[in-house]
Amino acid sequence: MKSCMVFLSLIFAFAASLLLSPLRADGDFDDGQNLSGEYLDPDFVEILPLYLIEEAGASSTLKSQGKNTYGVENLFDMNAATCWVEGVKGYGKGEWVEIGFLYPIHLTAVGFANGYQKSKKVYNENSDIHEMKVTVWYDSESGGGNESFIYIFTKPGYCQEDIYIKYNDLIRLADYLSTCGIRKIRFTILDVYPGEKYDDTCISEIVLYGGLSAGGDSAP
Ligand SMILES: [Ca+2]
Repeated sequence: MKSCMVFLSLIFAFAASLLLSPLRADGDFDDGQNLSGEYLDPDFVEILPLYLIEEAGASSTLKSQGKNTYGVENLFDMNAATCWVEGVKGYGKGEWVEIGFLYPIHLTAVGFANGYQKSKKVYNENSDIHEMKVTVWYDSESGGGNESFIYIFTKPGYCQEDIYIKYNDLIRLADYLSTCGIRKIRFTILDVYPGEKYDDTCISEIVLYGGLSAGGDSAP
């Protein structure tokens, strides 16, 4: 794994608003993956500011139903009651969401609120991801190209017991690939935990941790 520096000062400039967020990294995690503990390098526990996202997209999206919409914007609204839903027939195996960054990013971890976390009933009725392919693309300054790995969600379930979002999974990227100089990341559904009522597969939130990679000439 390559190591790299992060311009933490730039991140801190935007951290003030995030400090008030229920998505702070010092929340407790059911599976013991506490970001303030030894699981992550304490230098890299900041949530990536949303302004560093250039674009987010999906291979398909379920059509709106009444007031409910299911676009990728629901992945970043810090609201577990809203979600992205794939829009193809069946469970959406092979469908994906991806996030592109304005600059090369040092991405340390990804928190997932897998499934439709609006309520326990809604969660149980809908499908969530069991097996997922994660692919990252690197900036040319970091050698370009891409890397992938397969991630298995082992603890599905309703995770919002109160107003605070609790992830049902946290992926520490350094366990799988180089985390520096990332320009895009894609999450592809390979297999699902089927819902009791619907074959729609859902993700309620994706929270990225990290900051700008040093060394890229396009970084401000
Ligand atoms: Ca949401």
